[in-house]
Amino acid sequence: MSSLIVGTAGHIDHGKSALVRALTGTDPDRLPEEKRRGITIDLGFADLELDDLRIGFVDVPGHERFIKNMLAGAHGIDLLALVIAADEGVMPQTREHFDICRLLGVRNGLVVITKSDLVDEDMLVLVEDEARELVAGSFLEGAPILTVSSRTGGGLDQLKTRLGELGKSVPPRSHDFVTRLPIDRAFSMKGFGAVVTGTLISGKIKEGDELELLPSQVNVRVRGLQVHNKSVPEARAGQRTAVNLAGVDTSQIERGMVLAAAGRLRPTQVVDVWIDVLPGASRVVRSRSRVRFHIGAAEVLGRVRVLDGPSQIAAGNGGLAQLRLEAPVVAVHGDRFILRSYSPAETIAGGVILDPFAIRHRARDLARAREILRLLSGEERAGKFTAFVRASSDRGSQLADLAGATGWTNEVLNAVASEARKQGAVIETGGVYLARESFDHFTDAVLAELEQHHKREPLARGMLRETLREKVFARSFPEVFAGVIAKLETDGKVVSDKDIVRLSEHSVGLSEQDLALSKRIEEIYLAAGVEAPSLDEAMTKANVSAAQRAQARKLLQLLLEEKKLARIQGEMFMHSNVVADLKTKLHAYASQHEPDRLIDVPAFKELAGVSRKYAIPLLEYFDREQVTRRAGDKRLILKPR
Ligand SMILES: Nc1nc2c(ncn2[C@@H]2O[C@H](COP(=O)(O)OP(=O)(O)O)[C@@H](O)[C@H]2O)c(=O)[nH]1
Ligand SMILES: [Mg+2]
Repeated sequence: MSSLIVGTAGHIDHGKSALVRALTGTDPDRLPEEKRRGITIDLGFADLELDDLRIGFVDVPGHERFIKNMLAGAHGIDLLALVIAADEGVMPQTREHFDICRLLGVRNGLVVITKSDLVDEDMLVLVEDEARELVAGSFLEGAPILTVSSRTGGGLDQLKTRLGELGKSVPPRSHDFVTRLPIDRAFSMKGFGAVVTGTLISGKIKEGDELELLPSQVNVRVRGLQVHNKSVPEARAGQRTAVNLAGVDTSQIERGMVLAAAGRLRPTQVVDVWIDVLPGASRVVRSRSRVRFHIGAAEVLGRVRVLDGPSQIAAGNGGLAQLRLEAPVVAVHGDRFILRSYSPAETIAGGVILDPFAIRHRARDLARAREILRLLSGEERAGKFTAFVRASSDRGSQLADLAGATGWTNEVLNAVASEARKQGAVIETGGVYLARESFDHFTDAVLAELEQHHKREPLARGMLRETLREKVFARSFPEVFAGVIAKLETDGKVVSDKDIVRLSEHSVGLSEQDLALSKRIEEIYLAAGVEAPSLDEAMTKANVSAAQRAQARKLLQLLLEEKKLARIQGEMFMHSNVVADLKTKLHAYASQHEPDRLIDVPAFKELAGVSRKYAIPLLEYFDREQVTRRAGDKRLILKPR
């Protein structure tokens, strides 16, 4: 059995609700106030089974004051029944509802001329002509126009037959999107708790499913499901669905919220969009104007910023814009929406979400932003994927970001990601996707940064990894840094050694003068043996002038890095040969004192030929180097590893 959502649309009192009742036997006007006043205020629902087709009717109010309610129902329909009363013909809300359905991207439907019992044949012909004129050039051009009377029942059978035929030609809903149900009603049922209803626009819902309420991000569990007033184990995309939820109180739910697959979608308040302004709109869409933004079953206020050319989009034109909303909504790429003016509330435009997680574009970034939005307006999914990755700039995107932006299932995401990689415009590193342009920018930036560093610090081996990361990759996922360095290493351009990164061609460059000074310093320490000079003494001996002092320290640092000198303690250095000698002596001493291998301070002083001033720092140095280990007031000489 296939399912289909049919939405009514049309001016007030044109017989929409009467038509739904005549077709289904159910009065869609369910509220006491609706019954008393004889008008539809809120959405109404009714079902009809035709052979193997199950139709869910969404009946909307025609009164202009209730357009907001109409919009909450119009977003999810497969097929439009545009209702025109034969005795009145096309009226303002006939046009407005029809405009809305067009802007929402409804693709199928028919025209139903009601109240045929009230007029003669000539009048019917006139109304049909009027209807044809109205729909010319739209998705309803050439669609069936049927004449009925809900009072006499005339034409209803033909209408059912036509609905059945059209139902077969409506393409099934795509399986490419995760579960999403915009909520149009929430109420509590005694003994059951919270129940929400809506059109399941994508995915499936099963009993026991863990879902998420958005934008509040509350986790809920599905206790039970109803489709067409019957309990079912599973609801599918395209069905009017009632869901009994556990884990939430009805007071936390309202129309406009979305029930969605857990952890996939995210709320947003800034969206980049394409806007089409109605040809007959009474006003233009202008930057900074306040608008009513309708998406799914939600309405929030927001402000427009036109991103294309002059700061307005005129009636009949389209353009790129950014909307900053006053409350969070759920939106994914490709979602349609309606814009109404703030006051008086009139439908002025509609559009499609391009980037649901937009950033504020600075004036100098506008050209690039527009280029990315044009890519997002395309058809091809790998191109869209690339565009989203480019929009994330230097930060990079994870698949979870793209899942939130597109609503795609993992299967689609993975397939599209690998296609995008194959096309070469995106690079993946450790699960983070980066535009090739950003990746190239990073490799250039790293090389430039290292080059500068080497120039500044010719005597340093390289740059601290962490410093480089903070300087160049502050706004990126850590994986981006790792990926860029790895690539540069593979290409032989940089060498990374523990904490230090350097250009591969970099070697510590010493001038003749530096070399000579470095040699002098080394020789002084070698000659001093265990009687290590203080730093000052060493500098004086090496004839280092006050002006050379800083450079001499760097050379000393280099001698330490090259392991020609060893830092015994603070500023006490010894030549490595001297230290190695002592180590040999210690090991020889140990083998003469097997099995305990112990040496005390006096014995060490004698062995090394040093005073206490050097003995203690030396022993502590050997402890750190794991040559010896403290054992009470003695030292255990460890076996060489
Ligand atoms: N004579 C006649 N009256 C109708 C027909 N359909 C609806 N009506 C009447 O028109 C009025 C408005 O109908 P309703 O279905 O509430 O209009 P809606 O506002 O479009 O939902 C009611 O009084 C209906 O009884 C019809 O086919 N023939
Ligand atoms: Mg009605």
